Amino acid sequence: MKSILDNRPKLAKQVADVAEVAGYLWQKGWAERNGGNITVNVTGFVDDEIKKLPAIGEPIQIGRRLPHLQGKYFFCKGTNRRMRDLNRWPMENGSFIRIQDDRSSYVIIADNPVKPTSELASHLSIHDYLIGKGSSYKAVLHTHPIDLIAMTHNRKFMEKDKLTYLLWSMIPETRAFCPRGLGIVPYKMPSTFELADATIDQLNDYDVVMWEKHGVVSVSDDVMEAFDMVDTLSKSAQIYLTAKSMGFEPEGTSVEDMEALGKAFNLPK
Ligand code: 2HA
Ligand code: ZN
Repeated sequence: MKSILDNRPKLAKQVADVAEVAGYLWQKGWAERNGGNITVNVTGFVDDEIKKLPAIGEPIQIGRRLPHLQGKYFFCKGTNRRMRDLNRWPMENGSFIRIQDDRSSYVIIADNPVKPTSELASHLSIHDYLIGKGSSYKAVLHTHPIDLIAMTHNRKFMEKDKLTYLLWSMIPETRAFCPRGLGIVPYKMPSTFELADATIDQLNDYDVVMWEKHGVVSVSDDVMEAFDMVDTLSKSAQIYLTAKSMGFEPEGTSVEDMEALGKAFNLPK
């Protein structure tokens, strides 16, 4: 069967990376049923021929105008699709979308008529914010990591930067590779612009944001880095809960050691 990815190795690599990460999310146990979503800004890999491809179906309204997204292209996991299926058959469970000139609607350009993710409101709002501030970030990942979500069920962890310092102090990697820490968004209805805007607010200070009692959002240059940050934070949460299940409160790296690490790696906080 002919595919949009034929003879386009760079675009195909973007989709292959999404598929690879989708497999990790399933293996991690973070992607029950259709849980989680991935979108990647692939505008830089789209050629003139793709730009001329007819849309599948009519334009679909986003629900708000996103000023920086005109003519931008995204690869998106399909709504109601499973990560484990996206892993094996990415073009049957994901699609490219193009934002229309009105900046408030999109069309699907793809091998199959796959409607994009239920969290498109927040994903596209985040991409709009990233482009608007001139960020190099192209990937937005949302997933449901068991350990990190469990921690958001405890009010004491919801205080600003409480989780950041706790998770940083479990293992140096987390401080080094998740240097901006973990933002917090109090519980909000999934798929809403309210959730999108609260997330963007946190992205001013953090690259990874917890959605209380729901999941995590991570933004980065590419989907692999976005996954790695969540994986690293989850490792710290695992160390914390392993110590707790052994019956003691983990000591955590000292403030001095953490500051020394910050200096050595030239970390932002
Ligand atoms: O796509 O995770 O937040 C399913 C979800 C919604
Ligand atoms: Zn979710």
